[in-house]
Amino acid sequence: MTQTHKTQTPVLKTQVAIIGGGPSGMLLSLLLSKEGIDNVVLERSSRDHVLARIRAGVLEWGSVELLRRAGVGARMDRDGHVHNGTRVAWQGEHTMLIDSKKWTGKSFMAYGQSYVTEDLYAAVSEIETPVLHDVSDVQLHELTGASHVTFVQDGVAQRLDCDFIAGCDGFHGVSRQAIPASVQKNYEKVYPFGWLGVLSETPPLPDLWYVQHERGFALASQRSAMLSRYYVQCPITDRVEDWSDERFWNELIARFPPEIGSAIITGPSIEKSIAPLRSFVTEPMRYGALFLCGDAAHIVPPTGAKGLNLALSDVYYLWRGLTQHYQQGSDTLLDRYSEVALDRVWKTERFSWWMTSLLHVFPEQSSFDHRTQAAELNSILASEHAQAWLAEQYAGFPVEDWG
Ligand code: RFL
Ligand code: PHB
Repeated sequence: MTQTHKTQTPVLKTQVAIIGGGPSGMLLSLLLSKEGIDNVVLERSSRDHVLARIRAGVLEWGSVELLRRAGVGARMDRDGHVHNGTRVAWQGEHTMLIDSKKWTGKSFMAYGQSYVTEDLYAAVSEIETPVLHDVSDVQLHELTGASHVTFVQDGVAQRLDCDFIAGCDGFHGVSRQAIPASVQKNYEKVYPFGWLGVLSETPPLPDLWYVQHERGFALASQRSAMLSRYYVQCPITDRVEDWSDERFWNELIARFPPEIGSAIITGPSIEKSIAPLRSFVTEPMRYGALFLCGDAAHIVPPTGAKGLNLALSDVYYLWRGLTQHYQQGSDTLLDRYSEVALDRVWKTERFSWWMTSLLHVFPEQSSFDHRTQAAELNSILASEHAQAWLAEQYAGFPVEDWG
């Protein structure tokens, strides 16, 4: 990054301006810096705030490989928990293993998004790439001309001139809004329920469990040997205060088959939050110099654990495109970015929507709908072809040349 003062406004210059310092923005920054491509990250929140967010917990094997390749695999490989499959239970009695190792040769890793973000922040500060926190009023300008970003930090208006802008600022960010409405098409589905998530310092179940039950969906996940993450489907109108720890544990256990529910070790919650569920895609993912990555371009409901993994595969495609541009002077990968990323996005959107529809109780659902949900799960259990297809999708759609 270079700095000049042409007018009253300080003017910074870089090759790639990255809006948002979540996992997408920080991984892109790290990968570009390692190729010698100059970049600056502009983040709305403080570093502490970003690192305190509790979100995803499951990494596809491709994501594991990409993080290793970026040089941030050491703690993940030491503390993450490798799983060869995940379990599904339904109607309080049936169970099935989605055996991703058997059907795809791939495992997945339970390793919290907050740890991934911490690892990325540590690596980016080590190589001294600038990450500007607490910036406000970020605006994108002249996306098809002399692209630049303006923002305010510590009360000072600044301008960042750049070749490219990576919009990694999540669903509520500003980057997507900078694409003219005449060019943009949005697709959205909002689900009529939420997930109440609880973190507790208790030993988790050995496996991940996705649970369909007439009382609603439940999920058992994990962060470490002494940190469990659980979720129950709840009305979107509920507030966290409506859910005492006792009510949460009783509801969670009631949704599992009794022999599995009775193995859940309960304890005080250390975090509790309610997340809405949404499917969303914007097209195209590129406009002029702007490339959208991760939640800025698409949202999946968390059933299937795909949001962070999709964000990382977008970053991979964009990193390769930008590297080709700067090192080989060719834009063939950048020109295909939106098309290639959206192909994987839509397949993953379909899978996440399907897992959500199969495992949740919907308000308008009839007893017929409930029985056909169970029949669909029974059909998968009875068919090796169906199990292999499910395992392929849970393990993650292929990304050209990664992991
Ligand atoms: P993020 O993480 O939202 O980061 C965006 C960053 O941009 C900043 N920002 C701005 N900065 C500057 N100017 C502005 N105007 C800005 N506006 C916003 C924000 O402060 C933030 O730091 O997006 P990113 O990097 O694309 O990462 C996406 C993932 O966070 C997300 O997809 C996952 O968390 C989704 N997700 C899961 N994904 C998985 O792959 N596996 C899982 O197991 C999984 N579980 C989950 C999840 C998401 C959940 N919630 C809460 C939505 C479980 C839950 C409950
Ligand atoms: C999590 O561990 O937070 C988690 C795991 C699997 C999911 C969603 C969230 O599908």
